[in-house]
Amino acid sequence: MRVDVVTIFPDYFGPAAGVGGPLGVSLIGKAAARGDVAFHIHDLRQWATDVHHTVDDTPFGGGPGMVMKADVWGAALDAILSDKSQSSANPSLPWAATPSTPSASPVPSVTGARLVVPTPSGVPFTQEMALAYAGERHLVFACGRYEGIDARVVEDARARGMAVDEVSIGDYVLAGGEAAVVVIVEAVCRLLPGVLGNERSVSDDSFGGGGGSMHGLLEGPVYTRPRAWRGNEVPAVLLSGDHAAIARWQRDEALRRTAERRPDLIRRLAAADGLDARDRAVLIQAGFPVDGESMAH
Ligand code: 6GU
Repeated sequence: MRVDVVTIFPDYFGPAAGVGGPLGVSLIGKAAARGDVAFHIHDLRQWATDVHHTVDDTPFGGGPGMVMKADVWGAALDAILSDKSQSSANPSLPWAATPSTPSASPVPSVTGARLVVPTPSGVPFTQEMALAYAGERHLVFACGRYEGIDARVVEDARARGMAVDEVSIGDYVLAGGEAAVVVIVEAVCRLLPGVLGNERSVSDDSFGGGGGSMHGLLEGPVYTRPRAWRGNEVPAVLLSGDHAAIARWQRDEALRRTAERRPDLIRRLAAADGLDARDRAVLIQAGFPVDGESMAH
């Protein structure tokens, strides 16, 4: 997978763009070193045309702050999407084999890339989206600062046939999209084939998108040695060797934790018929209302 990031703060992603920054360490760094993902960080100001490298201007209609200019963003995206060197880092991987459909839109061809615009006014980024992104050949992130990017940039990209997502990583406001890009890239990269090295840990994740037994629930508590620590014992069932009992206990704990912290997820699971009789009994015992009427909201 190729990942382009356009930003006015390329240093955010590390000195010399990517080396030693958050995309160079741990799981993402290893994926990049293996060639499963290739990062290209771009300074938006290189597409500004005036001597001051201006990338923003005052908003039409008034209001606070500045808006990032459509012409600068348009030039940046045109250049990146027409870059003939763009390709999957590893042609042997499945997404590289997917032929890109010839585009009917005017040059530059934009087919095959998904534009992701991080913004607090976007749709919530979810594990399902991370899974979908992990199957993409080419992601382009457009980091906005100030009050955002002129809306015609996204309109134009869509009109040219590009897939565009405006996404938010949560209900709070960041100074810019850069931190959100790191969050999204990490969520996506750990789902790339061969990256985690443990298929089960994906499907048992909180929000496990893999359709595992814990799908739609938060993960419960976990323990390791020693069995007793500061007078606290590990729950006995985990030492029992009874795998069915352990699995049931883990689901019960996940249900109780999810009911406490994310009641919205329990209601979603109930609406999708994802709770069996035992699940309901556990939730009722935990004081969570699980019957028809009270589940409505
Ligand atoms: Cl994606 N960008 C910014 N600037 N703020 C955010 C966000 C994104 N998601 C939540 N807050």
